[in-house]
Amino acid sequence: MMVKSIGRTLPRLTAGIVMMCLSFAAIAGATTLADGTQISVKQTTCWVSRPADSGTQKITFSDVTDQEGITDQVTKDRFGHGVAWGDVNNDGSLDLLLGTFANYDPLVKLGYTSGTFKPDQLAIGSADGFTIDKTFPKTFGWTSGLAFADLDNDGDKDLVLSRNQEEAYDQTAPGETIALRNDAGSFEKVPGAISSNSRNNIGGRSIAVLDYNADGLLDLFITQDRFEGGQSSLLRNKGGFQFVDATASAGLPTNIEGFGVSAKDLTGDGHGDLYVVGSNRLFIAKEDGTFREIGAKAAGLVRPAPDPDRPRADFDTGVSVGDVNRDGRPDVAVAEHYSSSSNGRKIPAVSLYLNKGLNSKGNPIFKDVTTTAGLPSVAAKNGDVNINDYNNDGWPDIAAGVAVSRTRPAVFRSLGLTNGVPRYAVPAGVGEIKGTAEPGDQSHHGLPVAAADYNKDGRLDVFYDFLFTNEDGQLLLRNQTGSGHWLSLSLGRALGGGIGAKVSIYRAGGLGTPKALIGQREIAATDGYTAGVPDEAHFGLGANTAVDVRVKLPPGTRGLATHGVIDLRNVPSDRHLRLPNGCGGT
Ligand SMILES: [Ca+2]
Ligand SMILES: [Ca+2]
Ligand SMILES: [Ca+2]
Ligand SMILES: [Ca+2]
Repeated sequence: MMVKSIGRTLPRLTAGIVMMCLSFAAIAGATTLADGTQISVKQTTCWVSRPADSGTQKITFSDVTDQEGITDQVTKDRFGHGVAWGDVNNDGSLDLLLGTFANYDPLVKLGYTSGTFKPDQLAIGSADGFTIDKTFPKTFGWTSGLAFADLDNDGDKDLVLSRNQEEAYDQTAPGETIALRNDAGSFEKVPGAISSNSRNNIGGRSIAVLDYNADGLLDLFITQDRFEGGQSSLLRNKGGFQFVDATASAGLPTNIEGFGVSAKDLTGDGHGDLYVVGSNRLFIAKEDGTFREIGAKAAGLVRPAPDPDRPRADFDTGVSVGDVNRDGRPDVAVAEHYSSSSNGRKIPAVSLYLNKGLNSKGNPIFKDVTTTAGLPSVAAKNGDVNINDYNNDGWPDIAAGVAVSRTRPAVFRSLGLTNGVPRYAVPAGVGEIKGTAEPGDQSHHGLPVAAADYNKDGRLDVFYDFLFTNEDGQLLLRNQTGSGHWLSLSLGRALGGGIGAKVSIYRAGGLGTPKALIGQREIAATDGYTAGVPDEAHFGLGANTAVDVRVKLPPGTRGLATHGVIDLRNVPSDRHLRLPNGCGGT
């Protein structure tokens, strides 16, 4: 009863209701929420979908792009460099932001005019497919970073788009990061929301969303690559849809160059750490809202130096953090944008580093298990990576931007552990599709592989994007794999919205027992490279028909108690839960 009353009285987070939330959080730390009141499975279930009893054993996707409404008209003259998934109108169906490289100079030279390019487009999802929202503001740029997140705590997902800028081009599109406010499903660009740095309006490649100072307002980290100044920025949300540069005040250097970033917690203290790839720099959050840099190499995250012969093409871009071996510690996968097959470099498509825990200084230690895990060198462009269980067998697989055919991304299927290290099946065709990453090249080198279960059948689908349009590119791919049991979970506004929360799944009866752990994920707004993902945690459960669930809220969750924990026992599988009130609540 209490939970529901809070849900109704939270039209907007105000100081006046913080005390109410605090009292709620004190109760939520226990298994039951109130005297006789639990967050029940029934109350929180949004939808149920039994595992598909048909499908292939191999992880397989079917192309449903056109049939779901992403028509040739939508993708024509769109140069896809990233997409983001999120339910922008709170109708329970995921929507899709299709970013574009508008006014891309190499294409202007090929005859494109500023009037030809598509703007960024918002596709509204429903059970009948996607429809382009014609009221979405016309925004043009080289959109690389995309993230949906509720930045003003009103219950609607707002949108951040970061655009990069390159000195080598006579670029007319501005390098800038823009924020659009969502008011009941209607977006409006907020001028001046993002502050400037010495070079530009903080254009960038990738976005991480985190509440680094635990004040209940989501902050942003924008990576800026070496071609546009290399000044990645931490932007503090000061409320009122205004962001100020807090890079230096948070103890971060102002010379962090990078392409991709993860802001997930690597040390287990609940505070999001920053791992920036493209420069391989690692910043550990202290408890006071500042960061300390530790050597990524010393921590075991050893990356190849950029190729001096291809300085504009070879660099790490994708990073995904997830627990691949189910020991409760988040592991790290890194993808490289391009491997120069021409000069004999042998670089794995995806590097995998197992988190071995903390050393005596409290620093995480990683071990490179790429070779042992069976992840091959592919020598082809591979910008994106994500850790997700695509066949719901309980073992997280690894998807990568590298193409295995003209229409499919590589998914390395986990075969489970051998001597504590996951092994992966390599899909046929890896490395056979080559691309030069140059305009006019019609070969396939997709980025990103943005995962989401858009059709609510419990299997993670992907949008597989491509920069250069061709007849096969830019694909919505529906997962057709024979599936184990599954569970996914999201958090409503009354519990902070979810970003930064950690969800752990145990075999029923094993709550909190490491040996019973089936999976652990931190909810985030972005994953990999140029991919915005739903603010949900999705788990494959294998043969488990019921599980125990533990949710740890991040520090400072919107007026809720620090390190609040919510436990749910004996939850039947094959459903999406939204805590505390279900999908109809807040
Ligand atoms: Ca929607
Ligand atoms: Ca904050
Ligand atoms: Ca799997
Ligand atoms: Ca699906």
